[in-house]
Amino acid sequence: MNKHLEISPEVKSALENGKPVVALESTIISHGMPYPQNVETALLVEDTIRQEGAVPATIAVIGGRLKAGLTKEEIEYLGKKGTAVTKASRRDLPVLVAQKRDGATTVATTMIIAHLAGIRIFATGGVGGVHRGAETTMDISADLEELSRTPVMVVCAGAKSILDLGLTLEYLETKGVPVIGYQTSELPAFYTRVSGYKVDYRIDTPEDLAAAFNAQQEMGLKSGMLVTNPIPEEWSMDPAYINSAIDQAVEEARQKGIHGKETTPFLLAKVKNLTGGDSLKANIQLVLNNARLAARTARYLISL
Ligand code: PSU
Ligand code: MN
Repeated sequence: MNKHLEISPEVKSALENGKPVVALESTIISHGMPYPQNVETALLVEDTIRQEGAVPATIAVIGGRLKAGLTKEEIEYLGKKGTAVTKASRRDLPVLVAQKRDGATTVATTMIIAHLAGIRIFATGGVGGVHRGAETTMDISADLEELSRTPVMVVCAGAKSILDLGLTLEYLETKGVPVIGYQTSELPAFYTRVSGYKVDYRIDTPEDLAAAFNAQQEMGLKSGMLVTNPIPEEWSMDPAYINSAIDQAVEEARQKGIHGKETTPFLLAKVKNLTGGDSLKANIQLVLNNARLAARTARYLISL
């Protein structure tokens, strides 16, 4: 086992006994939602995964240790510290580990640590992507690069239109990352079930998701797989309403010169304020929905 990795006793025993395990990220806790909803959601997501018969492994860097499986206290700690914790993508890991610091893991780093621990599937809300205006800013999330090189299945609710969805799909195509729609052939746009863009393949059951991922592994392709799971109908938001909030947020970020890793957290917080908190409610429900699908798929993955 990697010397920097620390697997919690519950996760370790599940992995050793061939039980299904689902990884979870921690940037969504520290930077993606406000306290205390962030901690409540993180714990609820863990419970949901347990109810579906799998073991949750929330991932973070704590005191320079790469942790797979956090205690309630550790989740509470990251949630309270919020944006004061370093948002840790691939490039942040060396210094955080060497200096024994804390880091909340993005999709990219959660994939890295999950893979080190032997966890094949990971549930989250949204992934990073190609930002609008990237043709001049070059703001492209390291999540996309990670999906091309680390063999973990990422279950998300699609990409929200703070990103350029068309360019995000082009980038994933170039990098050879399969984009799967769960029970849909349209790419879901996080808060809404529709985006106007098509996914590469529609797959309708957790068993078939597991089979596709397994085939990718058997061929030694090494890349990840992006599963996009639409927000449940009853929680989906009106596209015109949410997109106008997003447009306003993107424009304000541009005027204020927000850039780099601050962009995504800024936009999420802004959209939440502009929708009077409605976007947060939708966000929580879609994460729970992704956790359920990931847990069900994990149960098939272990039998393959
Ligand atoms: N999108 C969301 N919620 C989030 C994030 C993205 O709807 O919390 C977080 C995830 O951790 C993702 C990261 O990996 O933001 C991407 O940040 P960046 O665009 O700076 O790579
Ligand atoms: Mn970025």
